[in-house]
Amino acid sequence: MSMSVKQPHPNIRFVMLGGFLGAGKTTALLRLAQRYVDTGLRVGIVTNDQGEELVDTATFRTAGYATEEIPKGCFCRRLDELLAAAGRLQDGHRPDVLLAEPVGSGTNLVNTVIRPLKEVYADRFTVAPYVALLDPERALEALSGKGRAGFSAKVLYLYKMQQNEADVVAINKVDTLTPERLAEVKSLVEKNFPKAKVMAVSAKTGEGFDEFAAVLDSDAAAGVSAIEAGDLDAATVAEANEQLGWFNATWQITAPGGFDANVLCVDLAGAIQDALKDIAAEPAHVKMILRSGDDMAIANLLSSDRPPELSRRCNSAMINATLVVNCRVEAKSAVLREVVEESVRGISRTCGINSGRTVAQQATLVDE
Ligand SMILES: Nc1nc2c(ncn2[C@@H]2O[C@H](COP(=O)(O)OP(=O)(O)O)[C@@H](O)[C@H]2O)c(=O)[nH]1
Ligand SMILES: [Mg+2]
Repeated sequence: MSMSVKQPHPNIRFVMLGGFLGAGKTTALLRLAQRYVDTGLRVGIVTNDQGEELVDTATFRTAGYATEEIPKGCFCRRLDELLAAAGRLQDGHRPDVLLAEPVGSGTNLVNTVIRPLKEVYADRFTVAPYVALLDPERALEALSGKGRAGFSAKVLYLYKMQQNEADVVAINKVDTLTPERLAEVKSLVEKNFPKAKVMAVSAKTGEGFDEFAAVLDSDAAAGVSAIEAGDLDAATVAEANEQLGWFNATWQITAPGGFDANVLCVDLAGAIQDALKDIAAEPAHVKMILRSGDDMAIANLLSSDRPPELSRRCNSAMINATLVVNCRVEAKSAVLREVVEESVRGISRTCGINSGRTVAQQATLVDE
């Protein structure tokens, strides 16, 4: 290959955190990025999702990180774009570490990203062990066989293949678990994914994170557990991806008297959750950001039976704001669109948040 070609850039550390929608990749990458910055390293980030107008990109950029976005589908089919994005970051920002977040439905990433970077582009990258993060409640449902059957068998297949190829499976959100519950998740994970090193962390509180970061920075081999040729049922993965419909949209919200974006975000997530329940459609990840200047509120909905969470709280009332919604739900995209648009309309009518004012007619669809 191009091994003898002059190196345009110094070698860069490539750290990719995978895992299902809502596992905590963005949260963990923000914490990891901060750690690198604290030790004097420069960080670049590449995000990846369905559609465009990505909430994660906005999250990383507003946190101050040089971020490139690879929209419209998985890294696993876009290695050239990933390489180009890395090159742009290197030209503009000279990062020492490149952090990558693949779309949460991504699988077969070891064969399509980790191994090529390691084997073909070793002059440009040294590749960290590949981690799949995992949400413990989701894992219990998906792996115990006795949980609520939220997703189809095909989506559950995709879910299992995601952890199956990881060097490290990190059980995230340990801050939410009792020791007994953690032991239960751990034994399920070890049983289902015997090749992986299993760790427990909280991207939110930092618990277990020193050890986690040490593994990422170690020279442990990356991509050891790649899915063997013939072991991946590509048709099922493709169907699972189709079953997980998506809808992204942006609105400009205004209310002359001001409104509480924290309340609006959570109410909107709740309205979408209720509407999805009515049609028995299981959310994988519905995320929304309401931003006005540097101030923003972010809400996340991860399941039909867990309340939406305000993962970032804004500081003051907003008068003008941009609302970006990214949804991935086991439902047809057209249905999802209807649900979200109707929920935004509904919330605009009912959210007389500050001094009884409503954001009603001011909510207009700008782009999607
Ligand atoms: N309690 C708790 N919540 C977390 C943790 N990590 C992420 N979350 C929440 O899980 C949701 C999804 O996180 P996000 O990082 O967007 O997941 P991603 O889809 O994998 O990027 C958000 O509401 C986060 O606040 C954690 O360690 N503990
Ligand atoms: Mg994310």
